[in-house]
Amino acid sequence: MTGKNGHNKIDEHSKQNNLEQFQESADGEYLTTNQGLRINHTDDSLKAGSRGPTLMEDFHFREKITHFDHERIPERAVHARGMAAHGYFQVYESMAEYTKAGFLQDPSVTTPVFVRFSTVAGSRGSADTVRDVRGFATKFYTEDGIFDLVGNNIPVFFIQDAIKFPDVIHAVKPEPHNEMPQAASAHDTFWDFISLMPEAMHMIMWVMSDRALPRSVSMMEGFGVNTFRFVNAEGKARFVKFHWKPKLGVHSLVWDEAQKIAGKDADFLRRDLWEGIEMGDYPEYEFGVQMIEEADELKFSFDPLDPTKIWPEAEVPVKIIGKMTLNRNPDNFFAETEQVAFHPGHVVSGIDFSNDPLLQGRLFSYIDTQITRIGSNFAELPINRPIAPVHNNQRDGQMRHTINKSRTSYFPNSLGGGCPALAPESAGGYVHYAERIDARVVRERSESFKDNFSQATMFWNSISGPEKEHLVQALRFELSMVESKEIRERMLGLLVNVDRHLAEMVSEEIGVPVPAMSAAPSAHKEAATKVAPEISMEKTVKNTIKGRKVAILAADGFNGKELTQMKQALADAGAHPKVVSKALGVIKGVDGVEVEVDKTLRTGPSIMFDAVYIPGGEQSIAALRTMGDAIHYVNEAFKHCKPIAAASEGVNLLAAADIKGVNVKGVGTNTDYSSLLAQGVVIAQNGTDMDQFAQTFKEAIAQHRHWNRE
Ligand code: HDE
Repeated sequence: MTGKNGHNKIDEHSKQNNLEQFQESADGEYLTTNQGLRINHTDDSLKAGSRGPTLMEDFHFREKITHFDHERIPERAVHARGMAAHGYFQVYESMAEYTKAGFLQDPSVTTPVFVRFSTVAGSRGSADTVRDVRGFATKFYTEDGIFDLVGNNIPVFFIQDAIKFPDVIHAVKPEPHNEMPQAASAHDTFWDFISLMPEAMHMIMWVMSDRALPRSVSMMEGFGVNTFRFVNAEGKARFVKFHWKPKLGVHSLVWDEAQKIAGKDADFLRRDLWEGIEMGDYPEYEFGVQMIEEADELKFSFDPLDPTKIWPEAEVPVKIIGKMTLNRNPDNFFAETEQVAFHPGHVVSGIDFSNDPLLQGRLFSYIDTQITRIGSNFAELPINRPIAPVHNNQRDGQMRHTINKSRTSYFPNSLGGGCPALAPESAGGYVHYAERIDARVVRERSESFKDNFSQATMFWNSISGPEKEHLVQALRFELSMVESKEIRERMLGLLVNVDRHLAEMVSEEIGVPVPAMSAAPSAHKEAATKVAPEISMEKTVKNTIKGRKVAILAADGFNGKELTQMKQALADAGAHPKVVSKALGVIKGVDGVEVEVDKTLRTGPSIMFDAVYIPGGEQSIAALRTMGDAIHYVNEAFKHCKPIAAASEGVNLLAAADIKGVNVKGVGTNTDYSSLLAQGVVIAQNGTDMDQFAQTFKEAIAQHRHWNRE
């Protein structure tokens, strides 16, 4: 045996080429059957006469159709709608002090990863931008086997014990009698369940917040949610929670916009990820860990094993330990994104479990799901194969790929020379953490899990004014879709325990009064008086416009210099400016500049962009002013709080769209636009320095949205 873990050392080359041996390309090849027979005609079935019946002996027809009949595999019961990308992970410095996990030791080692992002409730064909938790599942192909970090973009969960999982999912899925609504929680069965499950209240705050409407998967955090253990070479263990922090910060869509996008481009987030990678905008996330010493397990106001609680960063800081970059799109959606099979129980030496009762249930559930969905040999599929060699005595089953040459398939054996042999710990053999357990068998919930409201209140206290407003609007929307008055009443009965003012605001639109608090104030632990700044999205990264999409509205007669200069400035900063006009083709500027139109007003509506720029040019603006679609464009972008810039005559389109504060017609020189600027509307008048103008617009885009307009 060779190599540190008793297997051949895996070189960089074989790591990169893990999937290559399975790739097929038809370039320059003949069409064949699955048996390799060349086909010379595939457009007509074999018939008795050109108008006669099809013959049974047409093996090509039967093979093609029967294969098609079996093309679908069961979609995931949850997280059916997904998108994925390949990439790599690198640790910043050795984590040997905390864990012996091989891929966390050496900053020069790159570990290939495959990440699948998903929504939870919708079926495989549902829209990307619905209000939902997002899955964030990472497969690390480490030299010591697969490590799956199967997380979400929200750090807590609805329930505390896995036995409730079928209930929460049945409640949120389309109702069983009419299978409505698709991919939405705004219906009676979901809120019926939630109104009877006070432990869900912290999670409800997160899913009703803007976190549930990510602008891009490259702009959302990831959380392992469950508590795991790090174990070092000395056998010392610590509790650990995992975090992904996006380099672009955490940014969201507006609910009205998200709903419209769902209709106009159901693939919005999938497309954003795909195109981003094709253009070289590689999503990047820093990897962080929070650790709690075993001895401190009972020292916090929350139970570290309770998956409905966060560990506030002020009490347990996040240590940033590495970075993941996603730089390659899959070659085939089905073979990779659909067939990838995650399991929180896929761990490597140095990572172990805690008694978090949600995690414990997950450790059973995922492998069971993969067997139903794919089959017992799911681990042999190219996307699921570890780069570390696999040797064991498991055999046979449907779709077995491996051709085991050994005569022995049992252990111990002498005929096979005792192989495959047991690996001692020193050779990487996995040894479970020897936790001491001395307990009675009970079916009960720990008292330390019974604080349902403190962190929900902390959430409310931690978010900014606009975030509060959005959360109230979301609850009003969802609960006013609920037909049962009783359920609405029960929900207010829970919300009032989180915060009376919150409940009062929600009550205004849902037709039921706020009841008295049911939980005694003493039931609120100290967290209820605390603020955890990391909960708010307000102070997230706002210093980059990388990957942002900007629409440039123009028609014939635009000011060429104003268009091209801004376009260049935006592209130089990593944004993607696109020219939008009435029709595709070339438009001409007054100064002879010609530009190709990228999208029409209808195929590239404002909801597809992060910002809008309107260069001047008398004729261009006069034409746009006659187009209802152009006026609606500006109005809608303004309503969704997006940054808008207008140069010279471009101001007149803002005036035509009735943007408050724009009352001049024509090009001013010293009109005071500072109140508009404070709302992210940037205007260049005669004499404005154009470099400064572009700079100000870029800063407004980096802010993402200008909520003060609301
Ligand atoms: Fe999952 N979950 N889950 N889940 N989950 C699945 O596995 C389950 C939970 C998460 O892109 C299923 O392969 C139980 C928490 C993601 O392929 C299934 C419980 C978190 C994905 C399953 C939970 C997650 C899944 C369905 C309660 C965040 C998609 C298909 C104890 C930490 C992975 C599949 C992908 C998928 C069970 C709760 C994340 C049925 C029983 C908490 C990201 O096995």
